[in-house]
Amino acid sequence: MALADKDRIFTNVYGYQSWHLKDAQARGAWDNTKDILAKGREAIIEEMKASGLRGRGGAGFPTGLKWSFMPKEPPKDHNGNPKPSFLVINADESEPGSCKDREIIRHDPHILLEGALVAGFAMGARAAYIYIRGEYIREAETLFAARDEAYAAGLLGKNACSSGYDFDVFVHRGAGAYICGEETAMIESLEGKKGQPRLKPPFPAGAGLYGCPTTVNNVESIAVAPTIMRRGAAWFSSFGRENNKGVKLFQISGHVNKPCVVEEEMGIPFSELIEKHCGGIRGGKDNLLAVIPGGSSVPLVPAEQIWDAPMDFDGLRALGSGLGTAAVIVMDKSTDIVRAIARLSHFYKHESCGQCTPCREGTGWMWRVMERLRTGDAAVEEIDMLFQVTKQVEGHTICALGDAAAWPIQGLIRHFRPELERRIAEAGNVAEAAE
Ligand code: L3W
Ligand code: SF4
Repeated sequence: MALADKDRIFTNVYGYQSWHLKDAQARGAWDNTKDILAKGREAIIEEMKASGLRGRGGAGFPTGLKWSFMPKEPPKDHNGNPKPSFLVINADESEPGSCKDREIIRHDPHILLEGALVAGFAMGARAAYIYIRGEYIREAETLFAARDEAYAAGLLGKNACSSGYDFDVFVHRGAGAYICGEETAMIESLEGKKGQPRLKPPFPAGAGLYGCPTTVNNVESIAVAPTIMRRGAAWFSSFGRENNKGVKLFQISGHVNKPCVVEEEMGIPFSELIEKHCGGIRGGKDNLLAVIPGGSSVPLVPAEQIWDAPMDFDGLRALGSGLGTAAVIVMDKSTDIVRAIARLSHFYKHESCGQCTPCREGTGWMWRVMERLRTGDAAVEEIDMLFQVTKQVEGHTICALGDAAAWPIQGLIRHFRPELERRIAEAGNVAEAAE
């Protein structure tokens, strides 16, 4: 059964209504926010923990737990003065296939701003920085304008929502680097430096923006917080299943009849998501080849395995893939699957920041082999060699981009090896390789 309208958090995701403050308030945004804050920091964090919300930016880390890592008392700087704490909201949505945060910002920016206040208050943050990808030009304009409305109405700034709490929101525009979506690269970029990931630990809660306690959360994770606080953790956790709770924005692109962004219950079967919301697979169910279910950084799943799969963290992990940002890329049988994965390899090679050797060298190497496999201009032994290289990159780099480059190739080799071998055989390189 599809999610009922009454249980939707994102009630203006298609922009049928205006994003402006008055209309957002009519939809329920900024409704008694002061009362939420009056519950106190601990109570908000406990409610968020109880809701079971896991981060919506790809990694699925429990949101309430992450907030609880922020210090109760501010640490002191070297002069003995208390350091401020910060919330950073990751709106650098650059994962191929991912396009949900854009819809939130375009059509419902006030629920994000209200979420920033609620989350920032709960973690003791002085301000939130919303880091929005540079290509989201109109979205950034909407966000700036919505922020101005909230300030003018006394919802943000000094004594935000008459709560006695001072809280600022800054909007910072990125400049087009995918790697700035990695939380520590984002922090570096906000500090005015080149966006390169830092080694973790220390995690941002210990030493983040300007060396101060910081939490980085995805747009969707923050935007759902006020509704969870208003409707209660029990309501949110009544959706989905153990360890995979709540509702979620799914973004379905590729070879479906009606690509869309839709809010659904976690764990909805893939078939239901496609049939109910996307008008089915182009050419019918039997025309499905494979699906990348969580944005380009997770391995593909072949048609026969994905159809009945529950779309949540555990359901997709059981298939050797992941939910990621729930950016579901559907590929029918017209897809040149080797070319598709080679294209992703080029993307990761291009976006590698280059500071660690396995990623800098490995992404280029993997892409070049993928290109030769695409044309069949390779030896069959190179398939295993490529797999081994992905294993040398995976887990041996500073940030997850190395893994993200490795996993799609691993998925291809695991599930489409005969196709790779067929191309090599057809290109006539078998004899050469054997010599
Ligand atoms: C304190 C600990 N904090 C973990 C925090 C950590 C971070 C969060 C998750 O990558 C993935 C990546 C992409 N004490 C902690 C701790 N934390 N242990 O929890 O951390 P982590 O390292 O598991 O993940 P990550 O580095 O944040 C995110 C994948 O998501 N992805 C999507 C990317 C999406 C976009 C976009 O456009 N929105 O870029 C898709 O699969 O590959 O694996 O906050 O600090 N002990
Ligand atoms: Fe940079 Fe790649 Fe290393 Fe990440 S894994 S820090 S993107 S070189």
